[in-house]
Amino acid sequence: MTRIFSGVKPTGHLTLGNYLGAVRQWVAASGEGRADDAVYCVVDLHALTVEHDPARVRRLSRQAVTVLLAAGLDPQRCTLFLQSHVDEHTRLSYLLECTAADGELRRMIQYREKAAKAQEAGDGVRLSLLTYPVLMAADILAYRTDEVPVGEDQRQHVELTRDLAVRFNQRYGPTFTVPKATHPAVAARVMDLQDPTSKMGKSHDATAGIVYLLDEPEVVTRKVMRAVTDNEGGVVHDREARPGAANLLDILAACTGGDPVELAAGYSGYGALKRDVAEAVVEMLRPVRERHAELAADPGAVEKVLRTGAERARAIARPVVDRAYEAIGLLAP
Ligand code: AQP
Repeated sequence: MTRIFSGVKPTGHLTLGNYLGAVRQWVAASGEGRADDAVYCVVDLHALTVEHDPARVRRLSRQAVTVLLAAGLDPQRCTLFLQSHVDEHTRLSYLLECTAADGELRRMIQYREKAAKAQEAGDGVRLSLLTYPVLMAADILAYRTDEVPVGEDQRQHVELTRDLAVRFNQRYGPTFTVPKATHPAVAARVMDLQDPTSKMGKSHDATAGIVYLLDEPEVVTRKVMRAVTDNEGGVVHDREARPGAANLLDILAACTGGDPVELAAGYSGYGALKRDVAEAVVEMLRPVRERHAELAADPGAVEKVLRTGAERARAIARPVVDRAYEAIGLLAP
């Protein structure tokens, strides 16, 4: 059995980046096997590491679960739950804080970027922003995870998770499975359509370059048609020199199953490319929007998925975390 674990933060509405970079892989991986082989989590505690509005986090958490179900996660074939419903995550996080070094957390790129942003905005930097990758390591290690399907932006955090698992195992005896990150072959890092040198991130303030999974078709089309490209002739896939074009080609390749470099050869200008990208994205997202509308009308069903998911998750995580408590030197109660 290969156990898969991954999560999404309720810090905004889910985006095309989340879908192509992560969620689509989650759906594919949970098609076969038992429900506890594929464990997916809306990591709501991680949404508290930056300025947040409590009512919005609650709303976005429920919405994220609904969108994941609409995107094709089948609760009979995977375990889907909210991080805050399973105490084992925070229990284990403390043990891993006792395993991690301050310096290795301060080196994390996301911490440096987000801490700088918080300071610029005059907000304090929350301690949880620094320790966030340790809680993420706990999320993963509590399930003896083999594979973590994530976008490229999470590579460094999964590396840290591996380091912590190896260190803990060496010091205190074999306790954790050492996981590895898996990334999609294309679109592992979908870029913002207005700023193609930045990741498309759901918490970003400027929304014109972000395609949300629930955007209406005409909104998707408008955003894609207004995507920033360049004034060079022809269409070439070159991430360094022509990031806007490369991003559109990657998105098209991810939607249609083609190769982005080969696709470039079929276009002489950006108008036709953008039209094809818009159409492919609209068609890919149509069933997600439709299923979401049905599911949103039945909030009781979502609550039930979350209850069952948390029970299943606890049953997997509790013995792993209890074993870690004992291994590190704590007496069983
Ligand atoms: N643009 C992206 N391209 C490919 N994969 C992406 N992911 C996120 N953005 C892209 C992957 O989606 C999963 C969940 O992401 P997340 O909730 O951790 O991060 P986010 O959507 O980027 O939200 P934020 O709040 O805007 O986050 P950050 O902290 O990154 O600024 C992950 O597997 C992620 O790789």
